[in-house]
Amino acid sequence: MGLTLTEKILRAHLVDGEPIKGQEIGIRIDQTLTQDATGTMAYLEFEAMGVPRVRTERSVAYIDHNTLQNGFENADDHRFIGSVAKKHGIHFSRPGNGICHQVHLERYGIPGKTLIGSDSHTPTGGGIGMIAIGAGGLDVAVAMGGGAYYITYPQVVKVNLTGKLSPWVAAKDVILEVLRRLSVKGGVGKVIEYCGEGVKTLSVPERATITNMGAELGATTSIFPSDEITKQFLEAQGRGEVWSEQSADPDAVYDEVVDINLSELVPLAACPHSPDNVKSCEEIGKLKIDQVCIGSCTNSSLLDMMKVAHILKGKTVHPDVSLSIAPGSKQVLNMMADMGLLSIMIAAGARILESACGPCIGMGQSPNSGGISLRTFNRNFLGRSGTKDGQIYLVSPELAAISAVTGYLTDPREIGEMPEFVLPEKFTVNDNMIALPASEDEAADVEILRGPNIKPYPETAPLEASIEAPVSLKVEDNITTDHIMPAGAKILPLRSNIPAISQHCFTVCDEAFPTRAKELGKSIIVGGSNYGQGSSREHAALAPLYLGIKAVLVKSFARIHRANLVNAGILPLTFVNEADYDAISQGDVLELADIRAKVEAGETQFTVLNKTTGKEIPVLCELTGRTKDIMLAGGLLDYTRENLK
Ligand code: MIC
Ligand code: SF4
Repeated sequence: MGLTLTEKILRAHLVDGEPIKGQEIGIRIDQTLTQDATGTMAYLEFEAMGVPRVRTERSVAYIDHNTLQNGFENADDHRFIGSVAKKHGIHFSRPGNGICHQVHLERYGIPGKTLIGSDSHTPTGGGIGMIAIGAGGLDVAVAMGGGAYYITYPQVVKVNLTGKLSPWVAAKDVILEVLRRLSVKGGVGKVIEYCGEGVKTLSVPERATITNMGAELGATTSIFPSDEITKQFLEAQGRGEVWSEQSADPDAVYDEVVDINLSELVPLAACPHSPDNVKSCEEIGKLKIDQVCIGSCTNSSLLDMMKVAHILKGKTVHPDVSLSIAPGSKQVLNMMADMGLLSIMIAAGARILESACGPCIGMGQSPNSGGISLRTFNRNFLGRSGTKDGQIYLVSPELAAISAVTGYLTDPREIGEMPEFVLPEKFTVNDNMIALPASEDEAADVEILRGPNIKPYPETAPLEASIEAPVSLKVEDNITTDHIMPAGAKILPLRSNIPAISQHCFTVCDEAFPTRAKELGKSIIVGGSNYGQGSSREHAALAPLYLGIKAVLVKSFARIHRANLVNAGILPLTFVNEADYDAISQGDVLELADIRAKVEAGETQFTVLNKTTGKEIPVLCELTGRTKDIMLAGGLLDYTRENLK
């Protein structure tokens, strides 16, 4: 029986476990990436492990999230990360060099290799045939130290692409269509593999848009084959030598098949406040808009910018609209300047931002009150833009650009004839904003620059014999990490300061939560399904840890967040009967009797007693050998320290 591409790469990297669907496996990691908002913590954890030099083939630290230096904090963090990188053998992509995923695709990604990154959109690398997975910072730190990365051996979904996109219909519409069909939880436990004749019609940047936003499906990752088009892209980047062909066997067997005829797709938009709330332009109608933002790791490639410039040429941004554009990398920005695209955009009235995440993570450009904003980004969760009642629609760059001119949500097919957009044969390669690490001999002399904002990892403790604690918060379905640990320009600078950032934990849902939880000393959170969807930020586990959360009991978890809870030593529990969610109220006291002994004995199902109502509630706590030991030790850091001894 033939193998899928996913299985081939995973099997070639298998270091622990059996390749059986649903079972945990450990894989060897060839490359890692971090960004600054998760990186400070990841490097503090890496330092705590005491490994002098990274043991991967390539590790890169990017500065792209916290680039608004409104106070000393972010600049201090950049210097800290830069110095750690220099000392420990890590390439350092300096602020201004671009968004981690865009730059990694351009300069570092290699088909057939494994990559984990402390950012949920790491699957962008799947656009060139890598198994690229988003993970918590601690998992990335362990991988930098040479440790395996653990995932559930996934089911593989084949997305069979046929046909060819019609003019002005974009790669963004492909992933929006997949989201419309599968939903934000449709990819949990799965890898999405793109196959079929239609693959050949998509360039690497288009493929990367699709794998990038596969994160919104909750999927482990998404992947395209590596073919002649991949080869051309890598050659144009001056990296042709790293190319290899990567594809599934012709007789590969998939767990599910989704057929998409590219020719039938139309321009789409994800409406507020979820990436799977997808509608066509026709269904939405003539919506008046206030803002347009073009950029983010989903849509900031040179190809995207070529299309945007073509649409803006000779036009003026509508008087009621603010248009901002953030090119994905220094390479993109530089080439835009050389090709004259930048001056077209400036002339049209676009506000050009630096090559960074920017508005995507609420670092500036928050819309006006109740403002309607079209963005080429990947997430439109409530409040993420920085404006609580902002209405964010996720769209293609083509749709965004034409709408910025007309002032309302416009079907880009109204533009008329579309020229052929051809990527240049050679990209401008200039890696002068990547600082190389010190040699092994010089590394000892490199001083780590630690600013006052950098506080240590919160205290952990081995799993207690029994837990009795009140429910400090009860929340509904689809809680995102932006609810648990909001981002934005005001809060992000506290990413390396857990005591300070904890004061913002869950404040989107309940302003009083941090104070209440801290006063209770220890407590439990109850939630609905797909709890923790969205980002990889381990702060969504570390802040609850600091606030004394001992367990989280929900209908179901999102993959990365569940792993982050385990890594932080917080028990992840799920209801056996989802209806029992209604049998617990905020304030009820729950008891998990003899929990340590039960976990130690490998029991995965036990009862939680609601001491307030007297009801016994069956719950699952599926911890396998390794995750069980992590939980008993009080988290991955303690476990790794013990195992490194
Ligand atoms: C995001 O898009 O939500 C982020 C900001 O890139 C996060 C990482 C973080 O919170 O630092 C992600 O996607 O993992
Ligand atoms: Fe940055 Fe936005 Fe991409 Fe996250 S989704 S890495 S914030 S551009």
